[in-house]
Amino acid sequence: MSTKDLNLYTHFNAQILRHADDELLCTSDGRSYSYADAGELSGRMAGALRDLGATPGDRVSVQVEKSPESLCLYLACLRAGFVFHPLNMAYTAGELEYFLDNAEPVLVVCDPGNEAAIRPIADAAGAKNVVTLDGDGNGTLTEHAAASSPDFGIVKRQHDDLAALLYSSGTTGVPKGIMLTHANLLRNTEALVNAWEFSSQDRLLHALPIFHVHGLFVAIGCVMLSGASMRWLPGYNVRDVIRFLPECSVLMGVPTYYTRLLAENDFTKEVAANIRLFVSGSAPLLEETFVEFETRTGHCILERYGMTETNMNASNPLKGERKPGTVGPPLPGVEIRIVDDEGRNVAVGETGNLQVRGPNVFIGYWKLPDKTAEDFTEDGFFNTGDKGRIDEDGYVSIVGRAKDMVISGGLNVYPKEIELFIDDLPGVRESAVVGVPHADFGEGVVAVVVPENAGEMREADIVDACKAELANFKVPKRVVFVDELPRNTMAKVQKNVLRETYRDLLS
Ligand code: MCA
Repeated sequence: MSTKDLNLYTHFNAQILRHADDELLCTSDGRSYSYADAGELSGRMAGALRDLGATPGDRVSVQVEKSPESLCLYLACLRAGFVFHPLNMAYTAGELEYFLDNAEPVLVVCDPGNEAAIRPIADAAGAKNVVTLDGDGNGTLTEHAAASSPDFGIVKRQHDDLAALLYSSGTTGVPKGIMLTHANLLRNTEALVNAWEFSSQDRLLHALPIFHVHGLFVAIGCVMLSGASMRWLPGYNVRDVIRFLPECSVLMGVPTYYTRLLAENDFTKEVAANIRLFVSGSAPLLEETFVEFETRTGHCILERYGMTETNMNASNPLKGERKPGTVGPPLPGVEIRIVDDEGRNVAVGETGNLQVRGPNVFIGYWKLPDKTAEDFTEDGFFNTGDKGRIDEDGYVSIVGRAKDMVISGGLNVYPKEIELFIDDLPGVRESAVVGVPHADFGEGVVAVVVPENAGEMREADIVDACKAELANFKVPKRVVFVDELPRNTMAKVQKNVLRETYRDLLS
C-alpha cells in the first residue's frame, strides 16, 4: 500500500502555501480571510483542541453557526487527524443526546447560547470538554486558539483513517453514523475539480450549510483543492445571492435555491452573466426548473448525484450535453450498475437497484458492522437504496427510492423517525408520514394520524409536540386526521395511496 499522506488537509495546504496572500473567502459584510489566515487559524485551533484532550482518531462533535471560524475548525480537525462530526443547528437537545451518546466525542464545540443545555449531554456521553464558538467567531474555542501556536503541523493519515462522521437517520428511524475517510474525500474532490475544471480563477458563491456533504466537502473541497475563492454567506438568502452572483463564477445549491431565484423578477441574464457553472444536487431537479432557468439565463444547470455514504457519484458534463432529468454519467473512477432484486445486471434503459463502487464510497456504518455488511455486495458495491436506470449514452437517471425517505429542501427526512415520535404522543393510535409535492421545498412532510378518539386532537397538538423535540425541517407541514390508514392485504400501510390522496395538500 502507498505511504503517500492522504490527509485531505495536506492537499489543501499545498494551495495554502501557493496562494498564501490570496483571498480564500469574503463574508457578506466584507471581512476577508486569506489562505494564510485559514492556515494560521486552523493551526491555532488544532493546537487548542489537542491541549483540551483530543488525539488523532477522536471525534470532535460540532454544532455551531456557519462562519469563517467554523470553516477553520473543520480544517483544524482534518490537519490534526480528529474526526469531524458536524451537526445541524436545527437539532434539538433530545436529538443531540442520541448523536453524542453514539459518536462518543472527546470534545464538543457548540454555540454559547446552547452551552448550558449541551454540557450535561456531553458529560453523559463522556466528553472531556465543551468549548464554544458563535456565529461571529467568538467563544472559548477562539480564546484557547489565541493562546496556541499557529505552527501545528499536519498529522499523516492513511487509507482507512476517518476524516468525518456524518449521520443519516435511516429507515428504521435510528440514525447511523457514516464513516468517511480522508481518502474518500480526497479522491472524490480530485474527481470533481477535474470534472468541473475548478481553478484559482474561480469564485464560488457559498450559501450552503456546512454540516452536510454538499456545502462541506463538495463546495469547500473544490475551492480549497484548486486555490479558488468564495463569497461566504451565513445561509441562503435570495437577495444576497442576487447581489453577489455577478462577482462569482460558480454557484452550488439544492433545487430550492434555483426555484427561489426564478421567483425573483430581477434575477436576469445579466445577473448570471459571469457564472460559468450552476450546480444542483441533493434532491431531484425538476425538468421545468431546468428549462425555465435556461430560458431566463441561457445557462443549463448541471445536475449531479451523490449521497452522504458515497459523496458524489455522477455528474452531467461540464462540456457536452446536460440532459434534464438525468444526473449524467458516473464520475471517473466511480462504477455505477443497475441490478435486479437478485443482483443481476439489467439491460440498458431498464430500471433497477442502483449500486456504486469506488474510492468515494464510505468504509461503513459507525459501530454497525452487520448493517454495513448487509448494504454491501460481495464484490464491494454499495446498495444505495435508489432506483435508477442508465441510458444508451451512459447517463444515469434516478427514478425512485426503494427506501422510505422524503427529501425536503435538500434535507433527507425519514418518515419512520417521525412516525415513532408521533405514535408515542398521548391520544394517538398510529400514524403514517409521507412526502408530497411542495412548491418551495420540492417535497414537504405530511403526517396522517389516527387518533384514539375522533375529534379530540388538533393539528397544532401534533405540530407543537414535533417542534419541541424534532429538528424544524422534520416537522410536518400539515397533519390530517383519519379513522384508519389504508392497508394492503399484507396489512402494510399503502403510502402510495396516501401520497396520491394528499398530493395537493401543500401546493
Ligand atoms: C427550513 N425549513 C424547512 C427546511 N428548511 N422545512 C422543510 N425542509 C427544509 N429543508 C422550515 C423551517 O423549519 C421554518 O419553519 C421555515 O422552513 C423557514 O425556515 P428558514 O430557516 O428561514 O428556512 P431557510 O433558511 O429559507 O432554509 C431553507 C433552505 C435550507 C435554504 C432550503 O433548508 C437549506 O439550505 N437547505 C439545503 C440543505 C443542504 O445543504 N442539503 C445538502 C445535504 P417554521 O417557520 O415553521 O419554523 S448533502 C446531500 O444531500 C447529498 C450528499 C448531496 O448529494 O448533496
